[in-house]
Amino acid sequence: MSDINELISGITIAELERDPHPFYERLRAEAPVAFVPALGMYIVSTRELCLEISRAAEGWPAVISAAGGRTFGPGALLSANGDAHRKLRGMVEPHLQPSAVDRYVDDLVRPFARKLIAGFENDGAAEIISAYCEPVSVRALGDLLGLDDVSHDTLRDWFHKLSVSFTNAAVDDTGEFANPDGFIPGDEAKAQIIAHVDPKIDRWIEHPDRSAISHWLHDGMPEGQTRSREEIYPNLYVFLLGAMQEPGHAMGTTLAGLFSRPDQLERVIDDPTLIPRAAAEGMRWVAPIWSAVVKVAEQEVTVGGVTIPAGSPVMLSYGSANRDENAYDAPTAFDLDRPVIPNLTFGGGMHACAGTYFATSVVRIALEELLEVLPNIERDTSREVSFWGWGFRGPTELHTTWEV
Ligand code: 261
Repeated sequence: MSDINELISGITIAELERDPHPFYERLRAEAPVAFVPALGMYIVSTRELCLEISRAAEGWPAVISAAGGRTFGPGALLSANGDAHRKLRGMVEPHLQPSAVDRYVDDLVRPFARKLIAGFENDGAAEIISAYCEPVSVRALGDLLGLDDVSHDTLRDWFHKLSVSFTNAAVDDTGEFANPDGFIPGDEAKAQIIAHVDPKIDRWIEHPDRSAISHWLHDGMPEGQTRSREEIYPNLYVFLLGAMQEPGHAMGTTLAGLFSRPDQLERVIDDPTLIPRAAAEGMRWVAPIWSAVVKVAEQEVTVGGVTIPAGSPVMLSYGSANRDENAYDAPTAFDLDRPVIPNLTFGGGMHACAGTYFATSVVRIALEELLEVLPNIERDTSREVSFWGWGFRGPTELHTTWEV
């Protein structure tokens, strides 16, 4: 077996994107807090330490990775703390509260899901990620935000470009970005987003409507004032990346997990009330936001036996925490029946995901609709399931077949 320090100093982001699991398995066992040169950051890989740091009341303010900051610009709620963070949470939370979500989510998701399924159900086969998971995911949030005039292909293109930029994390030995051109896609997406949304904001300022962006502009503002675009855009990018992409990842991952356990798939099809359990396990198995959350050590601090200098960014590897052998039996297996142990799919502490209930509902409804119409769906075993991603992870292609 290779020496852990050699492994750490030689690892590349590209390798992690293909499959982060073997590397993180070694980290959890041998170096749960490790400085990774390719990243210019410490990685924390165990569940216990990720929980401890994400929940810490003080000492570990949120920051954004250098590549994330380069992609979103300053002002995203991911890196806000204290009052500024509370205000931004207050801006996004009204549409995401369970009581609000339950009022709108069926109408938001079911008709579009049914329309897509009707379009391919007689084909007997589909690459289900691009035919279904991604369009359902982006259409739901797009309509909620007020971007119902943006096609799902465009929304998909935006999240993809923002995603590759956000995770363009590699640095050279001087700490500079190793692939500066990797930010070009994100810059292109942002230019398109601004060109499209700016005129809509002009309209929403004069004519508020029920869309989330309209509310972001107006809610809690003094009479006659609206939130500035400088506050809106970085947070809109957060949504146009994570909230657009991850429900689709979660759907695809859950299906891939069920295909790995045909007996469990059959039980879920016979009893759709098991869908939330399947999705929760799918999201544990491969956390959609696998490694994208960063905190900073406010003071010099010793964690997991490693002393971290004040000001060091520390990446919390939630996808690794979810496969921690000390918490889960056979963590690499998808298992509908495993005991529920709180996992880090939706993070923890003050920055725990604000969209947990929304995302979970979208995923549940999408799977309910799909499995109801196609109870005989199975994986096309002549094709590989290709998972990809380190910052964000899910199947890129999942070929399925069914009898018509
Ligand atoms: C909606 C959550 O979005 C994100 C979370 C973590 C990193 C980047 C994101 O866009």
